[in-house]
Amino acid sequence: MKFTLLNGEIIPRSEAKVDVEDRGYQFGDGVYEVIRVYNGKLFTANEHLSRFVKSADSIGISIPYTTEQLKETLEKLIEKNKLQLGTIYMQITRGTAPRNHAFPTVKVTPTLVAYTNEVRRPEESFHTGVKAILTEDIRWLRCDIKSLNLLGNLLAKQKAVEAGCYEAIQHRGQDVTEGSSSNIYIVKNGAVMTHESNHLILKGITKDVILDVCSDNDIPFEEKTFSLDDLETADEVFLSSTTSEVMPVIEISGNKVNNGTPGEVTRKIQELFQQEIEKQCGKLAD
Ligand code: DCS
Repeated sequence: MKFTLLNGEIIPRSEAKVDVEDRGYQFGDGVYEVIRVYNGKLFTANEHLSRFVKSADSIGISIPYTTEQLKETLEKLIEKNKLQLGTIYMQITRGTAPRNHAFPTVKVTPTLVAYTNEVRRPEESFHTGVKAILTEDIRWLRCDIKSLNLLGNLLAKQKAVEAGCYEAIQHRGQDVTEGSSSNIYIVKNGAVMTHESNHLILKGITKDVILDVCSDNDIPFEEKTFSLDDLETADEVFLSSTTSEVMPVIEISGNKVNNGTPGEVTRKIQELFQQEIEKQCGKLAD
């Protein structure tokens, strides 16, 4: 039996029910996080939990637990579900109230939900790389908030899937922003470049780890907006996310990147990223 966290209690999944007037269900009025679990241990938990609090704060939801309490509860959930390799999904909504766009005037308790998923590391794709398409970024202007409202992201991802691709690389006009559920990087003359962390993208936790390993290993790294032309002429392209880690992109809209193979700098960063996981969570299985 699998267990779910609902408002501070860990209960059987089949008993975890949320009201139809929950504002998350009606408006997507809430925020979420996805945290990786390796060897039964949370990876970059503090970073994810502080982003969770920041996202919630920015839409006026105050989380009725400290990040330390949240972390302990998530660890209990991992233990209950005997999760070794996977993810924790967690979300908080403003709570249940009669449907009205304006926030409830009476005090409502936010609804906090978390559950575990068994998710492998996409190891084969780490070696082969993945294909992507390009699509105009039609999302709102606060993509830094990890909001439950993901329609723009879903439409982009669906377009990629229908084209037989792994990810959709979004752009606002000439400027490349990010993937539908990942950050996007180019490598040119050995230097890595990715969109600066502002309101147009989600500040990836994986991106922060990549930034750190690059600076520790003298790999030039710049957070700066790059264009579709830069993408087209890049030596290497890769994407990053909690579930995809560091993933080479070897084809974009039918055009091969680096002759259709993962590049040298990308492979180096994959290796350094794996070392970082192992530092926090112990050795990974081959
Ligand atoms: N950009 C977007 C739009 C994302 O949805 C994600 C992660 C990222 C960037 C990368 O952020 P992290 O490195 O912190 O994961 N999306 C999560 C999701 O919805 N599923 O898995 C990861």
